[in-house]
Amino acid sequence: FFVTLRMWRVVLKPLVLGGQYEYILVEKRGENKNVGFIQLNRPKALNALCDGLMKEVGQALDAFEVDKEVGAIVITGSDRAFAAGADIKEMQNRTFQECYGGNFLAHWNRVSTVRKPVIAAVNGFALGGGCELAMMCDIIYAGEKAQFGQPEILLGTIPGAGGTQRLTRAVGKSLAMEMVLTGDRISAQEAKQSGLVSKICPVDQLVSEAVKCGEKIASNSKLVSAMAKEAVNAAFELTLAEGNHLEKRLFHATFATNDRKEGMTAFVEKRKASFQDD
Ligand code: CO8
Repeated sequence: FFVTLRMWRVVLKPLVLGGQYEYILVEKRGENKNVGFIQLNRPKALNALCDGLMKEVGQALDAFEVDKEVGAIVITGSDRAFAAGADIKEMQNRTFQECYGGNFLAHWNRVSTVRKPVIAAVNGFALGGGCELAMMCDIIYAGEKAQFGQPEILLGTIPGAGGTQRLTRAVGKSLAMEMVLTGDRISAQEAKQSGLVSKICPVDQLVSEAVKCGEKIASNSKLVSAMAKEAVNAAFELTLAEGNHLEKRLFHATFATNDRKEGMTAFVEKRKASFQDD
């Protein structure tokens, strides 16, 4: 039967990918379709992170987490805005009782608990919760015109999803303090210099570069990548001695996998390793 392109995009594709989303576009990218791709899609509000949007991001991440084909995930926005923060209009009339009692926005944390590697591809504004969302990811790539900031102070509040913690660990105390206390933004170049982002790309190449990075990651053992991610993340939680101990144990644990054997055997046999994720 006849399926139009529009019918495929609007009706069939979301169904095939397991869910209809209102605020995000979800698909699999890369030559082997092994990179989960989430695009924030609320252009009129500069991708302000309303509750519904963050819930959908959580659902998409849940789906990618159990998808055996997916080895890495890319989160991006539009050329103009990665995300301009939590939705101020949604927060405007909230009370303390509602926020504390309902554990307001607790589910945002899902992005930082995904076990598969997550890359943020940031074009345009990454402000407030948008900057925090990027920092919950494992790797940040920035487009040349990206701007990062924690402007909550200008709204009479403070960052609430890691902006005072992850930013400080990423860029150091002085710059983090300045950003959080003045609300001033930094450019992609400053973000690169300070260690917040690992790569700057031309605006129109950002997404494909991030997907390429995702493909590189996805071509390795997913099992061992999860161990590597766990070990690096431990550096933010543990003392050096504890972190080195955990790393050593995880390193030992790789010797229980077939992928470790395959990787070293492939090297010795001068061929490309074929990892089976076991
Ligand atoms: N929330 C809701 N709507 C927004 C937001 C936002 N964060 N940002 C932009 N918009 C809307 C605007 O209201 C406007 O809508 P409308 O046309 O209906 O008036 C539309 O997007 C376009 O915005 P502008 O007209 O303002 O566009 P400009 O190009 O003039 O300016 C800016 C772009 C500089 C990005 C500007 O929109 C801005 O300053 N936005 C707010 C940035 C901000 O303060 N972000 C921080 C929000 S607070 C936060 O994120 C706290 C996170 C806590 C998380 C806690 C989790 C547990």
